[in-house]
Amino acid sequence: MYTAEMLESMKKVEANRAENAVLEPRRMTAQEKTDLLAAYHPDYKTGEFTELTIGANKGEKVPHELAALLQGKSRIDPANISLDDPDYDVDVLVIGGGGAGSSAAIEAHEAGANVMIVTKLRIGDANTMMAEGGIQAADKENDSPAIHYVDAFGGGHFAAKPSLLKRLVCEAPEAIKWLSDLGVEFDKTEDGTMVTTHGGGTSRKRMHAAKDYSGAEIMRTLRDEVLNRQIPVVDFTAAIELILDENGHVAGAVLLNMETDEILIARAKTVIIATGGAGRLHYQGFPTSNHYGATADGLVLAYRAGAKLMYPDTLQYHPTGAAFPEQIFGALVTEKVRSLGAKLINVNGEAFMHPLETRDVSAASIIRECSDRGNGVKTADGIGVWLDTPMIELKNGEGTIEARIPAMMRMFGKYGIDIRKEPILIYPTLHYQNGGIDIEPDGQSAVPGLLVAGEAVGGIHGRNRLMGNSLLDIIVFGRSAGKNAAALSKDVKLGAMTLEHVNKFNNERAAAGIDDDTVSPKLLPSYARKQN
Ligand code: MEZ
Repeated sequence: MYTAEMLESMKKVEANRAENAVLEPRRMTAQEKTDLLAAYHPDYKTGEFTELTIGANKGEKVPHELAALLQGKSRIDPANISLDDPDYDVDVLVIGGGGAGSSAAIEAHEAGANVMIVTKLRIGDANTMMAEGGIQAADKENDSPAIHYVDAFGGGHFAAKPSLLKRLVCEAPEAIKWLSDLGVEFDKTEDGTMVTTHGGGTSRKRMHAAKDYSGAEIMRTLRDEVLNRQIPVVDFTAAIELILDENGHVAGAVLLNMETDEILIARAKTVIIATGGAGRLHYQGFPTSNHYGATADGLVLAYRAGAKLMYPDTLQYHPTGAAFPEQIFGALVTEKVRSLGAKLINVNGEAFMHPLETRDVSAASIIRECSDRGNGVKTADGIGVWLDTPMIELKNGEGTIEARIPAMMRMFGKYGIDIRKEPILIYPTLHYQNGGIDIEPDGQSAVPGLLVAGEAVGGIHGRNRLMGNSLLDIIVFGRSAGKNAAALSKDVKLGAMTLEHVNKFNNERAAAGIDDDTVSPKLLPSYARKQN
């Protein structure tokens, strides 16, 4: 139910709509952005981080919840696990059934490897499925990978690992072609030209989309391809520890059947971690746009095996999560809504910022509006600012919303909100893990034979990611990890399998005096009905 204050504020939004629609709020200066982030972005709240005391990132700070998991207790006692008679024996083991894992498995299979996917939920239960607004690629005449690089490098505060970002932008046009050839139905004009739009921080229109369910369309296609190729998918089965061989090369994983609690052993010449993000850890109490299984599992497995993380202290809070009604609290309201012309409006009906600043700046600006400036719109149990969706049709004509963002229209329509006529209330939501496992451009981590792809990777985007570069990275780095793992596995001669690194980690915990009994990987959110 709208509160009286909300209804009063909505009248102001409506009264100012025509004027706000043509207004071009100025972009912030670099100094204004720096000051804004320092004061309001959650990444800058020093009290919300813990310094790691063991492992490859010892001395670095990460969110409290992640620190507890990275330094947590293993789910197994190596003394009780027999590695003698593996249940599975493959060339390439892919952990994770989202877009990165599926792309990796398809390419490994294409290269002739014996590949298997293991996923703790089902194939497609992943953040890929939840992605809405699109995927970037510089494939138009006025654009180039170099311009794409500059946009992403600047948007990420010049912190991206150059070799990773270079690969991302250079292989983007080919990624779109690969997806199209597999059957992804991108939006096109009648003559077959791809429809592309802007995202926050892009200097060219390079966002390719399938309306506002781009990720679902991509995941549908990848899942079909995995199934058509008859790549084995072991679902409802989580990887709970990596296995190494006596020479420190990855040699497989210990698996947990989530339905029967049975422990299974997978032997593999190479392993690809594609476990996705961490939204379900709800850092700093934020709601999330992420799928149910986003609990940073891959980071935990890799860290315990000796891999290094890059930027594990930086998260993305998507500026526009739903703030009303409470049933969809935190759900993603795609940036495409702003790309199509909707502006951010405060309680007084004022357009308080440019709608397409980069995400960290936009999120911080909304938080400032709702806190110190006192310009937020209060709901019965929360706060937010308006995203004035009716502006879209003022600018682009009737029918645009239904044609371009039908999923948004449906999501709010279920609760009686017609986004063609009424603005929607939004507030930042935990959306993406900018940091993750450090890799080389071929996907290789610090652990020989352990490759990583997708949101579990750190450093591709620096300290802030632009819209549409995540659907892109799962394809680019997923595909290359699959190809490289298949090639590597041809030469791998595994030695005796061991879980000695788990014992070593336990000893490090004890030596550092860690007595927190958090068990990891977490696998399911704290509010899951069955807690594993
Ligand atoms: O890249 C993303 O995170 C994305 C496309 C999200 C969105 O706003 O739709």
